[in-house]
Amino acid sequence: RSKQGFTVFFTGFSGSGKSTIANALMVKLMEMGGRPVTLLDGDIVRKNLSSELGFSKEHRDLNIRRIGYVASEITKNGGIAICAPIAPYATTRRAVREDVEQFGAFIEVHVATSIEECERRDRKGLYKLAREGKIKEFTGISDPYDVPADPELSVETENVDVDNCAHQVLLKLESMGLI
Ligand code: GGZ
Repeated sequence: RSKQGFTVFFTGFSGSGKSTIANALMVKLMEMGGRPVTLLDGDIVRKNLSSELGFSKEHRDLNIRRIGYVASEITKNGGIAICAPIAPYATTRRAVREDVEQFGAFIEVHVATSIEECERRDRKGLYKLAREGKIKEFTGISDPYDVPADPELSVETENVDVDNCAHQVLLKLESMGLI
């Protein structure tokens, strides 16, 4: 019997390293073969699935619930969904967990890079714009982020490289009997 589907749900600030780790994890899982792997990255989802949405609480919640719905369908059909939005609200993450857990496992991974480090890196120049007030409601600067209280895994990217972070996720999946 083939193994059940599951969803790996990354959460963390803009520039925390979610996308990079998610991509590295996707490559590793694809190399293992077996189940199809689908990446639902924050900016890709916003371009293709949530293009009409902004960054109010209502719109962020809608965005996350859509991602959760797609992930739950993938999980139901025995696939692997990897999600990488900011997902700042704990109650919304909880709702997605409940959607997915009807059908398979949900692994919340907090990419715990500090806001100071994300702002210092400022890879896309967005933090500077947020500080100047040119982007409003920017997570961690002028908008809230609920730190995950009980994630399956927390990784940090200040002293640990991407490959190592992705490997930690694989070890967690192994220990849960999912791969
Ligand atoms: C946070 C914003 C904002 C505001 C634009 N707040 O580094 P990025 O650019 O590519 O990732 C961020 C992305 C966040 O979209 P998500 O769908 O992941 O957010 S949520 O889960 O809250 O729905 C950032 C960019 O969009 N961005 N404005 N105000 N991030």
